Amino acid sequence: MIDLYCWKSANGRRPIIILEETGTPYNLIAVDPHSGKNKEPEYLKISPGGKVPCLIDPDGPGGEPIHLMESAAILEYIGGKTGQFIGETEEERWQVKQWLIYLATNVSVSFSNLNHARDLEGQCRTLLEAINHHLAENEYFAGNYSVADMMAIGRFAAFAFDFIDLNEYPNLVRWVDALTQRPAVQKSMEIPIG
Ligand SMILES: N[C@@H](CCC(=O)N[C@@H](CS)C(=O)NCC(=O)O)C(=O)O
Repeated sequence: MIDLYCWKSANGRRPIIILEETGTPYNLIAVDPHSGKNKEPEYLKISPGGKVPCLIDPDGPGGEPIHLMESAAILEYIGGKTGQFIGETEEERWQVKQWLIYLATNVSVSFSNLNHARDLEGQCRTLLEAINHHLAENEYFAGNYSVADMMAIGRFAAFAFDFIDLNEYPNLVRWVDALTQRPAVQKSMEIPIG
């Protein structure tokens, strides 16, 4: 069974969504990223960056064990392993990958840094405009509900910047409301960790 090392943060909880959506069994192992345990040699063998989340799948490619860090890679891996939430056609798969990378890099990094540097507000608002514009014409980020949506929902469902009112971005709010109806998303946000 897959061992998922995670924590109670948007990054740390993200893989729970795809594991739940695909009905993939997993053991949940809490690792406090502030405890120093994530910098110990045994942990660094699983997650060389010393971060949560990461996982070990004893039944990886070719039936061999695989270690994976980075939530975007984990979402794609479980999506690929189960053949779900990564797009049906080649075109759709590229759309999913495009949005997964955009949300994992530009959006995830900018909003994480906004916790520490208010001068990133303009950059974050530009991203919010782009997302809001895209979601005006699209129900989800890339065709049907996919790993791209799973990448971003934790960030926007728990939006906690009092100087940005998410209601200024109504299409994004509509998307948040739809995704937070999903039991797998709810479980990822509510399951006790640590
Ligand atoms: N890009 C990574 C970010 C993971 C991340 O920053 N995790 C934090 C906890 S939310 C962490 O482990 N921090 C400890 C550290 O950086 O030493 C992902 O999406 O998996």
